Amino acid sequence: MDALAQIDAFEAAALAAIAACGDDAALEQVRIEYLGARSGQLKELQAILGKVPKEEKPAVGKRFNEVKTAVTAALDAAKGKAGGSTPVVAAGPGVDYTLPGVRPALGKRHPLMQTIAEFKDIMGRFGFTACDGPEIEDERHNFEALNIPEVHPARDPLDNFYLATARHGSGAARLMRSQTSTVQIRVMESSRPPIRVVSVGRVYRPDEIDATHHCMFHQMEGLMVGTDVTMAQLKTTLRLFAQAYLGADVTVRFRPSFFPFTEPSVEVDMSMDAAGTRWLEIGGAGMVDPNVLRAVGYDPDEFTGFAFGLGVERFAMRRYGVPDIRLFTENDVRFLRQF
Ligand code: FA5
Repeated sequence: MDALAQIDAFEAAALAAIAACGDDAALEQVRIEYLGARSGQLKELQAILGKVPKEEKPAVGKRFNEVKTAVTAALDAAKGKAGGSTPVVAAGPGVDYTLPGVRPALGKRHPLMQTIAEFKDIMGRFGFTACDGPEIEDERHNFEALNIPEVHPARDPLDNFYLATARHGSGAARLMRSQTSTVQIRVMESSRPPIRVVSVGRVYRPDEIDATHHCMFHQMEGLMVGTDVTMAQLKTTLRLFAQAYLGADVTVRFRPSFFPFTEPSVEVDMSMDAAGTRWLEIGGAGMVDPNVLRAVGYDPDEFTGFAFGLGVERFAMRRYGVPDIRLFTENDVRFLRQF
């Protein structure tokens, strides 16, 4: 038998042996017998290669390599199919591995987080940069620098969440901030005009909880300080913001009011129906009081500013027709999955 015929015979025998195997152990035996490095049949075949006449060597060498590759590939393919002698998963009756899997339920961002992202986006388009402040505050930032003196009723312990550490230990009193106006002070303390920022975050008040009040809610604070900032700009900013978020049909009205840190001050309402018979308060606003500017080292003769603080939940309630503020924090998925 010439060399090529012997190679063909090797291939046929090896492939037949592979086909006859029932499991991986048998395949391993076949591999040793045919391809084994020490005494496999392939090794014997290789010895013949050395003896073929020179002119036949390229053709025989090529065929040898083809067959070696084909047998190795057939062995590898058969291994996957034959399976190990101990299957990893016992395929019992009633399990169909070809069926599609169960899709995991994807979560969603909380409606208030969606609202906050949209608030920042709208105000970003008006040129306001978003910034943050701490939720645990000292009295300077929550009251004093905001022109709220020690005797002011807004500082009453019954109207604020003071931290117990302040009562028992030494050091300055701390409280959960009752308004985001604290961030106005922090921003002005650390930068110079022109300033155009918003800060959205949680605030805490021991208010009686009802459909429009909670003890923990969110506010968006806005602050603009410069050499020529006016009340007209404040009103336009608030109107444009409300219409960008709620649609052109919302009416915003301003009522004269009082805040220690703004002068003049207004309370801001939005219309709750087309006829303008129902209104809901959405925030407070005004021109930054000269005393506040002085408290952060600004000259009130050089700079003016406006500030506002809006209730985030109330905007979201009107936009989505949510009748009760408590729904936002009850974690009922039937409510949450609608957003
Ligand atoms: C303030 O908190 C002022 N810091 C706002 C301000 C900022 C005035 C800058 C001037 C300059 P007020 O307490 O009114 O103001 O609260 C502002 C808004 O927060 C309210 O209009 C309302 O929309 C919302 N809000 C107040 N209390 C609650 C509450 N318990 N639950 C839900 N939202 C509330």
